Amino acid sequence: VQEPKAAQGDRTLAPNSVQAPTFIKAPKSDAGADSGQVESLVADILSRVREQGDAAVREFSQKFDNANLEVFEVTDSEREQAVANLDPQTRKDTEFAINNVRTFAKAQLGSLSEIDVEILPGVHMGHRNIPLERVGCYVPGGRYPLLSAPIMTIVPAKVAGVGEIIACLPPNAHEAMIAGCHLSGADRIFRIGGAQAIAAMAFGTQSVPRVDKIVGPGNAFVNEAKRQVFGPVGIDQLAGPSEIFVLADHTGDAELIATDLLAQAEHDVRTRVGLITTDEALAKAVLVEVDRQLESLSTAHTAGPAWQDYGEIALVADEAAMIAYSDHVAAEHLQIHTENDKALAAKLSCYGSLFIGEAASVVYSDKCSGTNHTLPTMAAGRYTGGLWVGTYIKTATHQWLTDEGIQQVAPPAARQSASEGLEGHRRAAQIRLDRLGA
Ligand code: HSO
Ligand code: ZN
Repeated sequence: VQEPKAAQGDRTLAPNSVQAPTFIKAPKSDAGADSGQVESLVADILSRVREQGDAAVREFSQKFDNANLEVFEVTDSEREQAVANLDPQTRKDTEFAINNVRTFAKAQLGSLSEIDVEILPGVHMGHRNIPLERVGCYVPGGRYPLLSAPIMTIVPAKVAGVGEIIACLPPNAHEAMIAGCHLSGADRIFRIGGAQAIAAMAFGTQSVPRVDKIVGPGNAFVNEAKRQVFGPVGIDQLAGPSEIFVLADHTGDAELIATDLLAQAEHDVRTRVGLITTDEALAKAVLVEVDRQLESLSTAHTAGPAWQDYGEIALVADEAAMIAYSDHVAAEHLQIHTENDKALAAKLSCYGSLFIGEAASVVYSDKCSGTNHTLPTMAAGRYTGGLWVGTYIKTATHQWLTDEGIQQVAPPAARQSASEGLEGHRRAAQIRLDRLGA
């Protein structure tokens, strides 16, 4: 769905000590071509919006989206009209997805606990989970309007207890996307797309309030804008093209695997899809099956090139090699089609979201099953999971001390400060001890 900025990592490496895979079909090694042009164009958009606010947003909306908007905000009656215009089944399906994402987000919220402990006599500390005050959810337009996109960012923000949720979507986005923002619980919705939307939410303009964190995927411009505004404003992550890998043994079903790989390959010509298997016959069968299915797939114009360029089938010697290569790839979506699926799942540590067993398809999570579809790509699964209710919550610490507590921590703090030459620190540590003695 999104264009990458960063180069894709080296996919051919496998950690020492385990055998590297043999490629039955190797992916094209990525040139990682990155145009410095995007970077400077985005920097220009950001500084113009920062200085001129709405006037600059209007100008860029005209230039990039061909939109002539006096007012950016979607009115209440436009929201209601957008919902009324949904066909009844789409409305029901949207509500089904919202309910599932909400139910799971609530369960995850319940797993966050606050603590208050006395770690030494008289030294009390803890943390609280504090929802963010205002967040900005970017909802991409894209080639196909993804009706699930607003749900995935807005619903968990609502569950987290965010004070105000701002949604921005391109002016030419389908009206159903506005309905999706409304039903998900956006407080304010603006028809602004691209880097100008990120700039407006990061800095604030006359009509768009400044937010504390910006989330949601977008094109190369959106991604680069998020990268550049990070610091004064938080971001969720930088999104690359979608990815799916399947881990399979001799029990794997070639037809099912090929179908799931192509489902994500249709997003973008840069989608990365792959099979990692211990079974050579399955590897060859999937190779044949992908080509067979592409013949009748209406989105083969995208899925075909994606498969040609970034599709891979890796044959591994055993389960250890499968795990090592899979953790190395750290795919956004990872499906397990093996005899011992749950046991294998417990041994994996790098992925965005895991789909255990043949019955669980990535497509269910893409749309409506309840886990979030905003996930780490480009091997970011090595260090983070996907967007969740915790994305909107700060876990912030606090402490309080009794006289006994002062006696515990003041002497070492004073000594350390003195040895570092920080006389101001030493005094602040010492004064409390002195007063106790007095
Ligand atoms: N696979 C995409 C999400 C999506 N696909 C929504 C279809 N609809 C990124 O995880
Ligand atoms: Zn998808």
